[in-house]
Amino acid sequence: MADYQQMWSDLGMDLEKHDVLCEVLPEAFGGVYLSQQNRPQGMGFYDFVVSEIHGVRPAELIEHQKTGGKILGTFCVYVPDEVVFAAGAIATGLCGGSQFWVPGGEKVLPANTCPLIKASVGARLDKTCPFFMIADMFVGETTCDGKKKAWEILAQDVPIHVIDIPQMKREKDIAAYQQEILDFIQVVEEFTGNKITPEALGESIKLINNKRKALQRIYNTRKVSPVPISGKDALLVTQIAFYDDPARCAEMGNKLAEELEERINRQEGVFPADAPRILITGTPMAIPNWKLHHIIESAGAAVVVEELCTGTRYFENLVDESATTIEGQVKALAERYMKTNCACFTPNPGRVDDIIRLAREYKVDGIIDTNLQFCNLYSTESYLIKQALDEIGLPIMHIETDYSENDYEQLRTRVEAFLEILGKQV
Ligand code: BJ8
Repeated sequence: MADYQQMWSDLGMDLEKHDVLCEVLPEAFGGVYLSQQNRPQGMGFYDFVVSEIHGVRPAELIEHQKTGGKILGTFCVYVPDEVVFAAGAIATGLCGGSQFWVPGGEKVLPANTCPLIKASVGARLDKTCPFFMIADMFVGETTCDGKKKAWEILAQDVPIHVIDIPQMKREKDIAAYQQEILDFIQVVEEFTGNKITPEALGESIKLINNKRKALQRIYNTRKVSPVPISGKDALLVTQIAFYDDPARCAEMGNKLAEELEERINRQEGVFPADAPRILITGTPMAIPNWKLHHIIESAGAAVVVEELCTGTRYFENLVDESATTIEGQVKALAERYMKTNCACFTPNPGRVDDIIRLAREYKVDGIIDTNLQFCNLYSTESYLIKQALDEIGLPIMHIETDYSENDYEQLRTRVEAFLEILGKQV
């Protein structure tokens, strides 16, 4: 990795603590990723991004700031990136996915808080992630109680705008979310000093749609057996999409998809054609959370699709590009984003429908419903998911986990037992 010490120091990071993370990440990545056989060549780009994870993209963001541009950090797929890019700013995902940051979060949050929130707060307060230090403003939302309160703590340290996400999906809720987007436009305009014109918003809608289309194209190749890309690699691509430049993300994604399509023509896969096919649903897996995928795929099964925010929820629906006024574009944005089925909504039958549809499209043998500890929304919704899947006879296993490695062996045993139940050769 190039030498970024000066850049990290200028950002006010805790270099000593950060060095610890820099030491462990390459080893973790090597063990989980580089040990895989027959990876697509296109993964080389994503491997490079990880090898420079706290260097190359942060340096680009700082360059943008030098020319007067702003960086906005986000934590949820309900935050419309289109608005940020339309104002000449850059949106970057900030969710923390490492146990490394959890103790920092526990200094100010109750221990029985979801690890995603603890890691996100810890990364900022411990000053051990450049992305958290670079962002000029954080954009929070009201999706869950833990996050809502965490914003108040983070607001003592960094400017935050909180988007009020409705809890239901009635007409009046969609209208309320539309108003939230209009308010967000105003906030972003004031913060950046740039007016958001219909032309600029139209362009950024296309930009983000193109990124979604590239990810859709990659995921489509996973419907085929033998599957041309591992679940671990597909997850990495999606995780990186949250903070890479969207145009480059689309370009590299399309390149990878092309290679995967060629693999399909040659019937070349990374798992045997009869390997069990697994759908993962539940709470998001922020980078570098690869634990469950690694356990499943090390046991010989293929993860072929993720009904997660770091999966299909991130890119499944496109924004209608035909509107030419801000009002029309905001309506199109609201309609698209409100199609996302997060457990923060009540009721949320769309998620059950999505899981069943995806299970059929991707021809899965079993479903693993994973829940980050202390996420009440998803753990409670698990009951309804299981009920619906039991009714149609789709095998499902629920797990509750965190970012630590403490339960690794226990999870491995449970996953192996589940795969055995599926009655497939592993
Ligand atoms: S749209 S899943 S990204 S809120 S932080 S809810 S795990 S207790 S992240 Fe999410 Fe948006 Fe929904 Fe997706 Fe639970 Fe943890 Fe809360 Fe979480």
